Amino acid sequence: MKFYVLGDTHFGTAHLWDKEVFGQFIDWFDQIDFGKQEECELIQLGDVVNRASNLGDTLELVTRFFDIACSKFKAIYIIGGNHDHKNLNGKSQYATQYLKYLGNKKQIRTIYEESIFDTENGFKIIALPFRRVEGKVLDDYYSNELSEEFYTTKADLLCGHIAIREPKTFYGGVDIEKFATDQRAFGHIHIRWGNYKKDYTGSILPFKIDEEKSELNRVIKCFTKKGHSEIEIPKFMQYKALQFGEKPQKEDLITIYTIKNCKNIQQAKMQYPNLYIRGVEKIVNNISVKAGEKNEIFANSLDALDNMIKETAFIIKRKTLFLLKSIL
Ligand SMILES: [Mn+2]
Repeated sequence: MKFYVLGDTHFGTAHLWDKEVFGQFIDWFDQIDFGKQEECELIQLGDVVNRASNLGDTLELVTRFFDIACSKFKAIYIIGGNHDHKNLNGKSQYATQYLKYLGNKKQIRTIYEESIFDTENGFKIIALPFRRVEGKVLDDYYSNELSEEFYTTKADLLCGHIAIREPKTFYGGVDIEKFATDQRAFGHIHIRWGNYKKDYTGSILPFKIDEEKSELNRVIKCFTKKGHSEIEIPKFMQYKALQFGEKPQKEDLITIYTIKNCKNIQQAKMQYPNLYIRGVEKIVNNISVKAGEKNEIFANSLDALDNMIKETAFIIKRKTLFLLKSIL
């Protein structure tokens, strides 16, 4: 008996390359021999789809992937992620159509609240999904306020859709040292970095340029009662820069380009109709300005700093943070 753990999939079709990249991932997943179906289960760590995906094409990917998964695993458990969650009419709920749809399948169970459960094959799982807790910070709630059994039960796996609190920083995260369970697998953080890099699976693909460099390779983890092993997820895509006018090299991987020294995305697409282009960088008075990507708007400079720290997974000392915050 064994169970597998898969990280953030973020199925979507918003980018031109999405269908091809996700298609390659699903083809790869399809040919893996996980073992006898009766003996294998799967835990997906949340963010099944990318938020705000358009229904039709994305549902096609989701259906194809989970049909394959259902043929390979006796049972599938999906731990809710922040992308699976949305606010509707001012109410926070797990209302994404995809998870409702998947939850209706007999083999699939969706987990939206912290829980301790036994899988069909008898593994004990502690799950910490993303959720909103009225008036509380989720990280603090999970670190300090769960019922005692969450911390004292020695389960076969502690998993969830959370960031792990790094030592020597006070920048959020769940204090996983409080839990007696030492086999762990977490989604939400897309790269395997930091003190607990082994406890993240990583997302299945680098969804942004800054997710390309992961300290450890992206994996599907496999657990038994005795220990665990990892299946490395191959690289299906890469990000590259190209000077406008230059001829692109032949690439083995699906390549997504940033075109440099180019006026706008339309010009880039005219020049390179056959390339996947994520954006351009134009040169204005020797200052490189990014365009063609969604502009992030921050409430204030503190908000911008917080986002930078989150996005770059930058470890910052308390003193430095105080200093920075006092300047901002
Ligand atoms: Mn995610």
